[in-house]
Amino acid sequence: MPIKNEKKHNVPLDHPRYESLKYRHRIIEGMKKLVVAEAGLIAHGRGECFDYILGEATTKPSESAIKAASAALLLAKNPIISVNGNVAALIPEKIVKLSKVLNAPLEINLFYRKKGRVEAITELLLNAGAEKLLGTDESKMVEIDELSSNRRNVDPDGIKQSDVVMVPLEDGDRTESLKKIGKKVIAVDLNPISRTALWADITIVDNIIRVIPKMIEVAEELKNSDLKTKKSILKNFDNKENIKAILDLIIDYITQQKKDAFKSMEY
Ligand code: PTJ
Repeated sequence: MPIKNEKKHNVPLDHPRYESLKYRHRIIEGMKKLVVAEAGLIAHGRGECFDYILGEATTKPSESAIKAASAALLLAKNPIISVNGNVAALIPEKIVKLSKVLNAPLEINLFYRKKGRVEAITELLLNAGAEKLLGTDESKMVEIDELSSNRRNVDPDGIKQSDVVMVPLEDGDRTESLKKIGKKVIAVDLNPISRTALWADITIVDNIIRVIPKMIEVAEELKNSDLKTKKSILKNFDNKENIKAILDLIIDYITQQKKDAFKSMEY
């Protein structure tokens, strides 16, 4: 679905990589409007690269992690979804919808706190249907001592008091710090061996553009299940094994490509 005021890009609909280019342009437009940090373009490129070697598809381990993440957020007392520039630019409507389905507020939390970015992201999310956003009032913010980056500034009604935090497309050390102060962390990261991916309690190794729509579906279904069902999904999920399964799939995919890639070039 096109986002409000989305500028037309020049990618023809029959371009073999139309979908990928469409999201690339959302990131570029997002950067021009201050939603996305300059470094967000590089982060997106890194994500695209990992997505390529995963076959650009949601895998079985990703489905298991999505289910476990949905169960954890539905079981949480104070769940929260942290939103950065890339997430807001790529899937504004979907992240707002997920927040409503899970009853988990959205908190804007940025690594690059350039002037005007929080306002630009706020406007984008409000246009996408958000009714309430946290992390928007600078004067209210408190610090997480264990963290040295800008991400340490959090909303006292959001990340600070949460028990389960979802951190899509995260950099460096926040997951480790959040874990040290007792939070359960859910990461969405196409890089299965990033620090974030390895430290999180639940790691969804998949593209955010596929994860969030899938998660909305799963959460809508799980919402009506009993407590026992949700708890048992969580209990049976093993993050380390899940990441190992993803790494195996990458190895398999590359091995297969080594055999098949040139076949499509034969004519
Ligand atoms: O908006 P800000 O200021 O909070 O900054 C956001 C970025 C993303 C620029 C910042 O957090 C950053 O620099 O992140 P990194 O260190 O580049 O890490 C981002 C991770 O997200 C990388 O491991 C990427 O592989 C991954 N990633 C990128 N795009 C996607 C993705 N994972 C899932 N879906 C994607 N579409």
